[in-house]
Amino acid sequence: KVVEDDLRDAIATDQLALHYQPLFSADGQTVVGLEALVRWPHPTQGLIAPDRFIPMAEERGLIIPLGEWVLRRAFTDGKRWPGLRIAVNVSPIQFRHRDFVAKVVDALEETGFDATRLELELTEGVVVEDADAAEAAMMELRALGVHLALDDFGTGYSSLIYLRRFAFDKIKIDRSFLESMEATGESAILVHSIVHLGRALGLTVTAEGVETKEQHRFLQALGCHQLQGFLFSRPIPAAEVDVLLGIAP
Ligand code: G
Ligand code: G
Ligand code: MN
Ligand code: NA
Repeated sequence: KVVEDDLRDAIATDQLALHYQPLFSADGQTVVGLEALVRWPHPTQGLIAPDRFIPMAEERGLIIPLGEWVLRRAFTDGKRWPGLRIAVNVSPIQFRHRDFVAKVVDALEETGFDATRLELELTEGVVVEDADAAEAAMMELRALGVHLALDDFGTGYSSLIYLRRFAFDKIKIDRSFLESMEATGESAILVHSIVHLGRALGLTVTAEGVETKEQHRFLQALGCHQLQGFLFSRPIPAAEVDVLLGIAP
């Protein structure tokens, strides 16, 4: 069982870790970005996945210090990989905090990380509650040069409205569409429609959860811009990113 006090302690004493999952160009040949994904290397329980502690962090107010830790670590690590955009997941609770944009600016300044290399991954949950405040925060972030991606696209109930209203640069097609693609022709039709819609709106279209060569071929043929999934790479520690990019000592 994951315990609140342990998590608070882990955040305060720098015990969390970030892994990075590379995003690839449509041909699968070039790394075009990295998504930071938090892990908790627990002293007795081994590596704990975020599903097991992010919800608790959100309930207990720990998502604010956790989110700040993630930003700082991602920026510090990211400086080793010039030219690559670093994507960071943001919890709706963290995003709605009134100091969120100021905290991002502080972390950028303290680490010297270039704002234009930051991509924040938001979900529909971010904009659902107070759309006006969300829109204002998003405009501030865009003005700084920060990029915004709509994560888990297609799983919400009115994603299309959000695309029209909010200043996203990218959509990430939820991996559930790919999982069911072979089983039902309908999922393939949906993926096709989403890619064309995204492209028509001038957005970067990323597919998540690419696991097979067949999926890769299909997505490449459709004109999906970026691909992410176990076929190309799992999330890996920073040292393995260095090796992948050929910059290891
Ligand atoms: O890495 P993994 O596939 O186990 O991630 C599971 C879930 O945890 C995903 O929905 C992912 O977006 C979320 N997640 C991973 N890292 C972070 C983080 O740093 N902050 C937040 N808020 N969510 C994260
Ligand atoms: O919600 P979000 O998109 O941030 O979730 C990212 C999560 O998806 C990470 O925990 C990562 O481990 C997982 N993931 C990434 N690629 C694949 C894949 O190809 N297949 C599956 N099943 N999960 C993946
Ligand atoms: Mn994500
Ligand atoms: Na996602």
